[in-house]
Amino acid sequence: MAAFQERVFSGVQPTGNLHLGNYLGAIKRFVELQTKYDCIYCVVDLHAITVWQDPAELTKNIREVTAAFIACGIDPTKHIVFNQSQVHEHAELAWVFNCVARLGWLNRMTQFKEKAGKDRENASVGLYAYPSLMAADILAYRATHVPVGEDQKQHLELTRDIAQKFNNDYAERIASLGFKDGFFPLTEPLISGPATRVMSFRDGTKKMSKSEPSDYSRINLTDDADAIAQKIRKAKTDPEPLPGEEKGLESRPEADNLVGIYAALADTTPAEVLKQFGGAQFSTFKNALVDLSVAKLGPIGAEMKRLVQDPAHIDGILADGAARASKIAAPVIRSVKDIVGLVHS
Ligand code: AQP
Repeated sequence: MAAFQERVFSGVQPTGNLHLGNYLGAIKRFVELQTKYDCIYCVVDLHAITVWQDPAELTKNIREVTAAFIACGIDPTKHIVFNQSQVHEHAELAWVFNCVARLGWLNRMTQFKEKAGKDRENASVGLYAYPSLMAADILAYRATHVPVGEDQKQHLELTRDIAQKFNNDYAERIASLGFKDGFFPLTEPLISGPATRVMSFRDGTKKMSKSEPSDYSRINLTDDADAIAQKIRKAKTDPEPLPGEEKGLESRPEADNLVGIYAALADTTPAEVLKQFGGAQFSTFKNALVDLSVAKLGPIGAEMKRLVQDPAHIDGILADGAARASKIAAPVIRSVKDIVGLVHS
């Protein structure tokens, strides 16, 4: 029998336009996992403010990510959908984890290096400590599984390191309080499928991302059919026709990316896609990809636009989710205080 109740947790930052990478690498997986697990999906607004956010835009983006969750098929009545800042246990546990994590561990985080860039001295302390907050997000629910894109793998390894160090540092205390297999689970990342790292349409070696200045580098979930078609048709490719087998995609990053996207949207594998399109020119393949993308993403974008028209409804979903999330996290934090030796009522 599993020592920890199986539970899924994941989050998305409200930092701008959600794109196809967020959808295929994360949100589409969130939807699929609902049939197998109890799931908690969070709009991680405290992570968003580790870099400057315009306050009005941030509010709008929190509601838009919530709308995306629901439009993609997450059921907030059967599972939990909320925004991080409404459940204070995340920030509380993050402080304890700041005292567990070592500077050397955080110094190795590539996301901080990429986001802080050359102007490291001017990056916020929050951006540096981001991975401890992410560990707290997950472990406040003692979540066992976390679906994420490939780019978050290193942060999840750090989450496991923090859990393990906490379990070791306080082992006697944890056992004396009756927890038999340590207090925190060693969370498993769920990173699989053909689109764990969707690449930019302008450069197949760079991740598709919200912060890339060119809108032509990504498909946004709110793009209409014309925009989707234009972006796919303009996507960078190479002059060769598509290969018949996956081996032929090696060292062809743009082709590999588009085939992976097609496979993920069609719920199939790159091998199957190449069986169908091997030998075809990109113009033919891109037409098929446009049709598939519009069919899959069009209804999501339309539903998101409908949902954001009613902010009170969305805020109600978030408040309800926060109350239910807090009920799970509060006893975990009380136990953490008992373990650490902090007096509480
Ligand atoms: N290109 C991607 N391919 C696959 N998965 C991706 N994810 C992000 N980009 C890709 C996954 O989406 C989830 C939510 O990501 P996030 O918004 O919390 O943070 P992020 O990874 O920083 O997103 P962006 O778009 O890349 O933003 P910027 O430009 O600010 O860096 C995560 O599970 C992530 O893995």
